[in-house]
Amino acid sequence: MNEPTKILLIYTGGTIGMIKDPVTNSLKAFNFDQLLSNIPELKLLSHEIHTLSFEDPKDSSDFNCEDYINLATIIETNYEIYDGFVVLHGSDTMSYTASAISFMLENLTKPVIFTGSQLPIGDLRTDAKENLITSIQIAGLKNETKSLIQEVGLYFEYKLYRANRTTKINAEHFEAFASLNFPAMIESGVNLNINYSCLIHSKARKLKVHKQLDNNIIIIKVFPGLNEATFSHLINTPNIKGIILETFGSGNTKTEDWFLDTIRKAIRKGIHIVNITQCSGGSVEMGKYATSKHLLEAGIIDGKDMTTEAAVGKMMFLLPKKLDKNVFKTIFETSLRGEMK
Ligand code: ASN
Repeated sequence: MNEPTKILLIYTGGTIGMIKDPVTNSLKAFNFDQLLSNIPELKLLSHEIHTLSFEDPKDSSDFNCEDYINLATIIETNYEIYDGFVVLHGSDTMSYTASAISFMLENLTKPVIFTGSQLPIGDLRTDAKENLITSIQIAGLKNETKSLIQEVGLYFEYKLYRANRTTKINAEHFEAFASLNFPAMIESGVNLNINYSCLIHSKARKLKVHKQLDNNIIIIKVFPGLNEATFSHLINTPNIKGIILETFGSGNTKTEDWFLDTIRKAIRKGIHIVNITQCSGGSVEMGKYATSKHLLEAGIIDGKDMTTEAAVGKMMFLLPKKLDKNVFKTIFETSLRGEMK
């Protein structure tokens, strides 16, 4: 008889496991065992499900690099034992964590599916049950003997996305995430409709976990009134090594001398600056307009169609590798985990 598929469910916090504090009326994390008792349906799945909780589950707004490393270590420690992993995580920063984890886990051949919910699992109208149950089913999907999903995914409201392509777009709707530059890999209806052409097929190699991250980075969103003093202050923030510059449209910015000089000086100082569009969909195309050609000439990194969340994760992951400026740029402009075209 075939061995049952083994899934590790990792609880990190988030609304899915929260309950209203009767005194303050705010949502706060509650005990993981209580969470499981709210989903008797889990017992109906044929998979063998084991659970593990962060010692101190929290709202994802409180997540930091140590939490990413903790999560990656849990996956590494249990990698050989389980066929797949489901990570319960707050939705607010789920795309940031899942993107960072996608870079930290190299040669992944098993699914790591992030999910959560907009309403707590104990709420009558909760979206948590469907999200959780389908995520576990997806984590257990096989293609012959191998896992069907061999990457970090994010499942929410009937869709499985490549995690490092997602962004949280709605604080109210159950459909809280979007992946505008890459199609859903699975759509859940009466059947699970699998978009085979979008899946990553990894070569069987040993998992390598990168546990060094550098958060000396900053996101700067340009806006029409941005002035020299503010821009220069932000770019010259002490210890900053990487900047995610969120630009207009297909990667455009103002062309005034002070703006370009500030960027050129920072690049000369060794700061890595990447151009990411502030539009939710589409791509940076440096050189398409005169208003982006100067950035190309200044040596700014082309973020192409990457999300801000993926660019943040990639920057934190690449900075500790102490790469030469040009090598850093080339690697940043190359898709490592399917995060860009
Ligand atoms: N604040 C919550 C969190 O990200 C939101 C949620 O999970 N829906 O942890």
